[in-house]
Amino acid sequence: MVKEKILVIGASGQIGVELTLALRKIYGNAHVVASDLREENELLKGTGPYVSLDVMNKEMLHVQVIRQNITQIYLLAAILSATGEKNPGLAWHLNMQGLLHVLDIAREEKLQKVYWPSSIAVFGPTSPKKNCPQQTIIEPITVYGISKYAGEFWCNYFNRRFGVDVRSIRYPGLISYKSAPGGGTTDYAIEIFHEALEQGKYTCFLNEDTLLPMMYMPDAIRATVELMEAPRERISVHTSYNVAAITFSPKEIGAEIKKHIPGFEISFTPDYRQAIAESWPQSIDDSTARQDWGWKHEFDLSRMTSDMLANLQ
Ligand code: NAD
Ligand code: AKB
Repeated sequence: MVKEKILVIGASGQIGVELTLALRKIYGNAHVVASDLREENELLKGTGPYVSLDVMNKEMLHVQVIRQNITQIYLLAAILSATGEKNPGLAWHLNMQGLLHVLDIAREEKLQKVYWPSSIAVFGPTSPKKNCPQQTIIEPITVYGISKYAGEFWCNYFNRRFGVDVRSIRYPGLISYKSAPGGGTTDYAIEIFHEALEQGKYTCFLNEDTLLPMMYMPDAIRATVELMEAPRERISVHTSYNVAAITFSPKEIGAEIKKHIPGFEISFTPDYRQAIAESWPQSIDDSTARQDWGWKHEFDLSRMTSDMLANLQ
């Protein structure tokens, strides 16, 4: 049996830190190499190998894959929706070229598996707002969404054409307390906890009634691991799987936080991110993921809120 050796690219980011720690628990610390353009996250220090790596440098990436005997890559380096709108060219370049480098190397080195996340940002204003299906009209309006949708088809192409076992999830907005979010439209749902505890009040950059699909990080990590561990014949979607957990608005999460911090006040000053949020569905139909590899979320709004506050306190 091949002993897996995993390379996580973008390991110091919001998902990367927690995913690296989770993979190290499963495969052993020495078998999960964390890498990022920025310095090693504090929570990763001392838990396993770390290399400084720019996914845009294909040669260096290739050298690391060979030198470290890598069998799987988890590619998390990307520019997210809100930051992407500030520099569309850079977002397109990183999100596309980074993926193509990884897929090419996976093909050349016959890697066992690749993981690359997509996002609910692939959906646009013409997609159904409620229970948005796996396959539907998809016309994204952000550069981030366009890059994710194109990326999904590159994954499908490398799977069909070259047999690369690349798997993907369209994550909703992810909420976590261990590492900071990286510039998304759903980041308000993390900021709100920090501000509630530190200031007792929060000014939200989205309107009070903006409903968005969200998920607590422990569910997202479990979804990722479960998808990657599923037998290959169970995978019917080679673009990216819809997964869902919770839907709430800023007003609703504010009310939930108020149950724990009675004096908490929330106000609303929507900015350019409102239009992005309004272009996305409010809820997602993830029945294909549930059928194919048994996906099921655990955290609802109330359980997530209690857990976030307990951990941040
Ligand atoms: P993040 O911004 O927190 O982390 C990305 C990491 O990639 C950062 O640590 C950054 O330093 C690193 N990076 C950037 N450019 C790099 C380069 N050239 N080479 C190597 N590393 C580089 O992002 P995240 O929230 O952890 O997201 C990870 C992935 O999940 C992304 O593809 C994102 O689109 C996707 N996703 C995230 C969410 C979410 O809510 N966090 C939702 C949907 C999809
Ligand atoms: C963002 O808001 O950009 C991300 C995402 C949903 O992809 N959290």
